[in-house]
Amino acid sequence: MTKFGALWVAVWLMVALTAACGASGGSTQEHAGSTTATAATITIASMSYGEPVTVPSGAQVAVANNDPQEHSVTSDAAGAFTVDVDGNGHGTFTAPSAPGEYPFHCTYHPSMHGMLIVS
Ligand SMILES: [Cu+2]
Repeated sequence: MTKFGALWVAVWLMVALTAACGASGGSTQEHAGSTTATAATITIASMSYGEPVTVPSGAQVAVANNDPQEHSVTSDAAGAFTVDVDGNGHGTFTAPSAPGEYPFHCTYHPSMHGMLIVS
C-alpha cells in the first residue's frame, strides 16, 4: 500500500508540474513550485480536518497532513475533487468552479468528514 501510494504521488506530481508549466500562459515564466499560490490550507491533525475552509472559485487548495497516517480529501460528490496525502505530507487540489458547500471525506477513514466552501 505504501509502495503504491508513493508511486501514485510521484505520478501525480509529474502531472501537476506538467499542468503548472502548461498553465503559465503569456505571463512571466518562473520556477514551478514557487509560483503556485494556494488560497487556503486544509490542515489534517488527529484524524480531523478542522473547521470548514472557504476558498474562491477554482482556487488551488493546499492540504497539510500532520498525522502519520495517509489521508485523502475526497469530495462526497463524485469527481468534484480528490487528493491523497501521505502521512506528514502535503498535497494540493483545485476547488470546483461552482460556488457552494462541498462536503468531503477520507477514503481511508470513513469517520473523517470536512467541508470546503467555494465562494
Ligand atoms: Cu484518513
